[in-house]
Amino acid sequence: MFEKVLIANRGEIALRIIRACRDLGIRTVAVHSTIDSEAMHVRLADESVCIGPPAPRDSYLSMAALVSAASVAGADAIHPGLGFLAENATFAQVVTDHGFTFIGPSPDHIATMGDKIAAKAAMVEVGISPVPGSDAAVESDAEAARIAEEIGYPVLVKAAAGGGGRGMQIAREPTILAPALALARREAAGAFGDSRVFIEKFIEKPRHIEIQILADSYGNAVHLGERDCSIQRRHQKVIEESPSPVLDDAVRAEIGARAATAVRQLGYLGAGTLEFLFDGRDFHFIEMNTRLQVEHPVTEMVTGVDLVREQLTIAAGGKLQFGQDDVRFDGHAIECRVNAEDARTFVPSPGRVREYHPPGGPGVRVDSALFAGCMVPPHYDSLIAKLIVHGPDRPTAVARLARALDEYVIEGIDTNLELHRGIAGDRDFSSGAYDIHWLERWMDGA
Ligand code: MV4
Repeated sequence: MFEKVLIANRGEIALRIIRACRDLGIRTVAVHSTIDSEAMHVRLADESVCIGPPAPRDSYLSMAALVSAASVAGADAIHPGLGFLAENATFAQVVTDHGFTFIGPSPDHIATMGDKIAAKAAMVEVGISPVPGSDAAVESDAEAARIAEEIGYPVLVKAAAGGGGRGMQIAREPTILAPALALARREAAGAFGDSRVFIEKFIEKPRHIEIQILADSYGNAVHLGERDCSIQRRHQKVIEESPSPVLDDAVRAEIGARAATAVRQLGYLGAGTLEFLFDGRDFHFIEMNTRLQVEHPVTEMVTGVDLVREQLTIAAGGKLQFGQDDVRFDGHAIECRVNAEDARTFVPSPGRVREYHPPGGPGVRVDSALFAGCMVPPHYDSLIAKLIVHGPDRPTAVARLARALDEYVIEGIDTNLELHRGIAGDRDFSSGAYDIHWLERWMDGA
């Protein structure tokens, strides 16, 4: 096992990784920008290195600063956390080239999954069905029209380098296709420096269901069930839960086994997530995330598996200590993303936290780097806390969610706690009857 791990991140995810390291007896090195010198991840780590000014590109995104910090501190490995450089294939390569272990998959797997066309092609090879559409970059309007006719309208034009909903254009009829293609190309070139686009059948009212997998370097792979992430606004997930209210044990076992087999055949290493659109009957693969995800705690709560511990063990060359038959799914977990933002405009609301009282009691977990008096800087993601509840069944989990949200006190900055209280008390949410468009419709009506 590693002796010392550098955590190339901040906030709640840095804490999460520090905690897993501490459980394993691994010493930790925090890195921080000048504005984060008093932050909780710096306080909880064994040592810390200042890596630059507040702007992410000069600190948390600076490969040179991070690798230098790892050298100075004498770390053996670097955990990228999520966001920042977590899915940057170059960073994974640079880390390895400097003699450190990158805690994550190979640069090749990161690069393949970062290219949405290559990702779909790779998944088809290992038996995963993608959304119907083009199997390569679309080169001309005529080719696009031919494919769209074949799969049927409406279609979506997506950027190969996109993901997470950036650079998508919908075409509901043939006359709109060429302009949609041109717009998507232009946006993709501007945003990613890569104008390649592809076409998919537009799935009207799907749920976003993703499968968590773990794979070691000995050819073992397991799935840890699904997370339903359909409650989102503008491609930002707001609430995630496991299990999905719409899957039964047989369907879970089937799609899970397919996902585990796929990553085993790909030679994938570590933790990963296969994202699907579920139309009530079929799973359509859209993307794979090659990192630990914000919503990983809901999987941890229902399976009892510590995903960060497994990432560390696998990266250190260890074997998965359990097989698929050992994975038990116990009860129901729900996560709320608590953001520092204006309740009406969703504009980030940084500032000083005056009062802080997190909820507790049976079935409640809070992953957060907040404390009374702390500063929420304006330079980073507005996620400040994750409230995760667990119960023996979904109604109990929903009740505990409402109870925990009522207890939660964060003063001094604006948060979306009130939005979460509204959702937790809603009948559609309680019944589990929602799709990826539900929250935006619900907020329009509220
Ligand atoms: C889709 C889709 C419908 N049909 N692809 C948005 C984020 C990116 N991961 C893919 N996205 C979508 N792709 C096809 N063929 C609808 C969405 C989508 C969506 C997906 C997951 C969660 C929330 C979403 C919100 C709007 C659109």
